[in-house]
Amino acid sequence: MSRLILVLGDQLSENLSALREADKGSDVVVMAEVREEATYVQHHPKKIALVFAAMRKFAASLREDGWDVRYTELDDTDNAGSIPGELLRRADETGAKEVIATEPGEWRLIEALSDMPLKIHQLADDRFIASRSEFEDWAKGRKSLRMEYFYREQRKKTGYMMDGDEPAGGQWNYDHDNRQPAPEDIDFGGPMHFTPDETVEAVLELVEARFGNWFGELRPFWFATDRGQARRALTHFVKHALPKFGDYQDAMMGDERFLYHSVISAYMNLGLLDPREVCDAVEQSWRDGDTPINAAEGYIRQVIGWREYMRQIYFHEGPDYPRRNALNHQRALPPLYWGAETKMHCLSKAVEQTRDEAYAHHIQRLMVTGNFALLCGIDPAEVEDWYMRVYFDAFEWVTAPNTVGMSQFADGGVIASKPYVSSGTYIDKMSDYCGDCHYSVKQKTGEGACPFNVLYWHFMDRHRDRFEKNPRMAQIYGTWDRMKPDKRETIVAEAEDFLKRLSSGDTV
Ligand code: DLZ
Ligand code: SF4
Repeated sequence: MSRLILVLGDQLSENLSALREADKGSDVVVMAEVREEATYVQHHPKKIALVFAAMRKFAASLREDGWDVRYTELDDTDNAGSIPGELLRRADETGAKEVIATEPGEWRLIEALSDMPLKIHQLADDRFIASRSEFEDWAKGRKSLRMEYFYREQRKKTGYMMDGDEPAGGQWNYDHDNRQPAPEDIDFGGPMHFTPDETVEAVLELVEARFGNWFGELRPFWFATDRGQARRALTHFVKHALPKFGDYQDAMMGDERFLYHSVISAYMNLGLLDPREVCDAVEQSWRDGDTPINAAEGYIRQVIGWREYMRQIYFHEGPDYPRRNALNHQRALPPLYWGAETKMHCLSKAVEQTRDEAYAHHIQRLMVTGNFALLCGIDPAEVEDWYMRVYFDAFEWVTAPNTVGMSQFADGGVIASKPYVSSGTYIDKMSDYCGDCHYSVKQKTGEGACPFNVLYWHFMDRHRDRFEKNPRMAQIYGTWDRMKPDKRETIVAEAEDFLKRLSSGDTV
């Protein structure tokens, strides 16, 4: 009897464990565009189009390869509307009693599959470099689960950029070389663009009709939507941008949305690219002498370090993780995150490009939109929801640790040893935003002062009980305490006034 082989929209890999386990001669592959996955958050239209187009092309390539694929399009009249619903419908149709799946990347869907009245096998997703049991072994007995130590284990295990047992160049981490401010100009034309073919165009029309009024510009749509294109995008990045990726990875520029970033995270998250092939290409470029060590190490750390670590933290911490709120932040997400006018140029630029591209790089996410939300005390669940909605690479296994943990410190310090907050000085150093801003970054208080400057101290002051004993923050509290009392009072009063205006809907 045939079995159903489930392939989800972010499982588009030929070597998926569920496909490896299947029998091409007798089993049936089930793929479905469903309302539930498309609407459980209001994803950016570009992301929905990317997922649907890549699903359609992957289904076609499986068929070419001889698989019996039952594919449901969103507008099919008998579409059951959810993944479990589609599996039950296909079980009825084929008489199948068993489902083989690769474990979904989200608790919600793992639980929904487990609750189905069909026998279901959820196999490990071994497209990731670290397994869940490997992480549990590593985490056992450790007081803190810092990324750096996990990363070193992954380096040793994979052998990436290793000289025997030692890290290449003698250092594990070259981050201190990767903090150059925004350069004068960029000699990289940006990530590779792909003209929509017939399949993509049909999806764009569908998405326009069904989700066109959600936040985000659908067109121009230029993402890679199949493995061949994703591989070309990777090669293009390695050849033309990687050598300078390290130096400028934290820089931000108003008119350069991509700088030297690869913009391939979504292709990895959907399964079009395997993280190992990405790291192989990066390491090879360094071994060939085309890429400096700080760039190659910095990039590989993002992939085998941060990306893997985030997924492990998500599963290790459990289903409640995305809703944690250690700092008890309750303020609603202000409309400027949805494109309402703001005089803060850095935020305006980061949101504008997010709306247009469904993309912003990690420092824009962490130190502009994330930093502002944390300083203002925005409810981390709303911040998490926003990140899930606006980015092309957003899946809960990565956004929850990234947003709730790293960016908003709402996990109480599982991921970060101190909150990622800064005044305007950091943004000014790393970007060219401040020169075009209504506010003055150099001005610390008073009319026209950069709001980050007072918000930073307000955050430190209101969370003193939690942070003052943190040795990494002692100096900050020392500086605060040395300020004259009336200066501290002015800062707190101005920050409170700003927050009041923000929450009452004033343009800030
Ligand atoms: C993100 C997404 C969207 C928008 N639509 C679908 C879909 O219609 N069908 C599907 O199989 N998967 C979709 N996905 C990806 C899933 O939401 C993803 O597999 C889960 O969130 C687990 O990571
Ligand atoms: Fe952002 Fe402040 Fe700089 Fe304006 S002055 S761009 S608000 S950091």
